[in-house]
Amino acid sequence: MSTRTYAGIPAAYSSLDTSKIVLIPVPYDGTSTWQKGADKGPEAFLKASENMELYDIETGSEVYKQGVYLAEAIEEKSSPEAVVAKVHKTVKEYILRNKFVTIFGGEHSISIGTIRAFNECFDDLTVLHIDAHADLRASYEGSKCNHACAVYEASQTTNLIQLGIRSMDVTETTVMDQEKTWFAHDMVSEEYWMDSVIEALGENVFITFDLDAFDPSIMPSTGTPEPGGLLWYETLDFLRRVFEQRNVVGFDIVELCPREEEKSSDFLAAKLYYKMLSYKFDGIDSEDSFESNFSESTKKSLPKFNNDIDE
Ligand SMILES: [Mn+2]
Repeated sequence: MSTRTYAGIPAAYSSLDTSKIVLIPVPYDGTSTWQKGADKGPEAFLKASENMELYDIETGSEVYKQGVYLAEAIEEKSSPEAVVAKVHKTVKEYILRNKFVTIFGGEHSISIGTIRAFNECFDDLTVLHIDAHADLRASYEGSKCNHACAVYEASQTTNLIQLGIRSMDVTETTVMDQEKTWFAHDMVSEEYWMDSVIEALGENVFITFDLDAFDPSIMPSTGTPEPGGLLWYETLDFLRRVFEQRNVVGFDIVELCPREEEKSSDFLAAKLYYKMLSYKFDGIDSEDSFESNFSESTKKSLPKFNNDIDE
């Protein structure tokens, strides 16, 4: 057992039993096609988090006091399929322990596993996919678990809403639901895109956030930077509204590809993660208990999950 805690928070706020939040690092980069290095993302994110102020000015809160358990990193690397299977199993176990489960990647293919776990545990799941890329290929380079396929399964099994998209292959146009897609160029010209996106979301929302959705001017350290992306305050404004108006059941953040000479991207990722937690628990007393509200049918079929977790 390591004694490292998320953001260096006191041990009293970091035990599995008392924490409402679980953070699972997934340092995997097996299928990325251009710049490698997303496997270094979780470590850079954790380091930046350790150097971040833990009081959030906007919400006037210290969300770490809700408890953040830093889970053992998922080190499976044998194949993309094995990684997805391991992520799926691990995420589901923590959801069933009634935790607010968050995942930091790693490349985007890991989200196939996270989304599958959330979709099995929550009714009528909406997946809010924030990304420069459509990621809708059914398979790529011989695998259904390639990063280019990150939300294909979600497009078939959930209410998939896509946001910030500005790069795709023509074959993906046959899979994409235009009614549920907000391209980056639309978001520049439409004044009320936030309202219309939120209207399209069901009650239970899982957010999968690829950091390349951001403009490369503020997030250069990612595997495939694309011009014309989201900026910081509009992103926070949107996310705050989503957390206020819907039941966000969990989220993942992926594709930080850190570089030695450029630390601001690591820090942006750390702040984004902490902001999302701050919005989720805004107005909730740290003494209050947490109910993840996973579905009744999931509860009925519960395995003896409390014994299943490797610690
Ligand atoms: Mn992407």
